[in-house]
Amino acid sequence: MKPSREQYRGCLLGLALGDALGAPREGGWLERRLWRWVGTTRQGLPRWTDDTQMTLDVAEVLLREGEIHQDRLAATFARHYHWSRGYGPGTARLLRRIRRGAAWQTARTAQFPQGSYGNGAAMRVAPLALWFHADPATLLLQTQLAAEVTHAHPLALEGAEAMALALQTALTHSEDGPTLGAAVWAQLQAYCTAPEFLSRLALAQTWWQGQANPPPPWVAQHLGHGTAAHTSVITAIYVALCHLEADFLDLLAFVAGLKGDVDTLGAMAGAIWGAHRGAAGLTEWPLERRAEVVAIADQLHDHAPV
Ligand code: F2R
Ligand code: MG
Ligand code: MG
Ligand code: MG
Repeated sequence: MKPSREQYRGCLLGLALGDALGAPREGGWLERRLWRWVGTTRQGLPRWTDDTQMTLDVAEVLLREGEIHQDRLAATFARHYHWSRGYGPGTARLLRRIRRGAAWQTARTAQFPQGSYGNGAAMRVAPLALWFHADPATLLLQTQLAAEVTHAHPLALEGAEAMALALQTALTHSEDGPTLGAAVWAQLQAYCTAPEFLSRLALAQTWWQGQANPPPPWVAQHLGHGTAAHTSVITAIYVALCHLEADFLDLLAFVAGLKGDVDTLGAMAGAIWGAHRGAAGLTEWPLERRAEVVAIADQLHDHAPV
């Protein structure tokens, strides 16, 4: 069954709100001071970061091309890059190089010779899951194409694929939280191969099944809260699955308690929460360019291949 318009809106709004509301709580003294300066619009609305910007970039290419064209995606990322959105250092350097005329294929290993394993590919997969929700095999292929433009490391690709699968399941399983959670864990156990993911998956699944409910610092310590794909993707999925039946505010509070890469943990967990719950619980929160995010969600809903 095709996910509802409300689920499309919920997925992108949950992502953008998790990002924009998580960003002020991220980092040390210096980062928080900087974000106080650039973190709100002139109208006083919470401003999103690279997570949402790159998500909207992926959506733009899908709506224009119907699938991922890597050169066009690289050009779109580079065109919309702005330092004030807090891009990861490797991605920022790559996008500045592309703007100066470099090819993404060579520039993407300038910072990390083996490629980046940052979570920047995983944080932006939501439009792919919305677009290819009916065809998981194509979703995985297109996720890989979209990730490769900036992230050449296998851990970054696996993180993006795991997020895409979790989102696809959240969109297409209309069951209650526990049934959906069980489906997500089973799917990830079958798909993931890297020990960095498998060990965290096993622990998260054990906690979830036993309803252990460890506090955020414990979750951060054992599953991770960093900017690497393997120290954030399973964490975000776990947090989302634990909060499927809770208010969005409870999810945000838990993510803030994780510390570390709060905006991206919020974006990834928020996207899953919204994909399952829809936009109804997200209406009260202020957000930069909210109407634009909703319009893009609606276009993805209306034009996605069935
Ligand atoms: N970068 C930020 N925020 C910085 C503050 C982090 C936070 N305060 C904390 O405490 O953790 N935000 C944005 O960056 C992340 C997405 O990053 P992306 O696009 O993957 O960039 P990059 O630079 O390629 O990778 C991120 C970091 O991962 C480590 N890393 C990646 N590949 C590596 C490799 N091959 N070898 C060694 N380290 C590698 C580096 O530390 C990179 O800086 C999101 O959080 C987004 O919000
Ligand atoms: Mg960010
Ligand atoms: Mg960050
Ligand atoms: Mg981040």
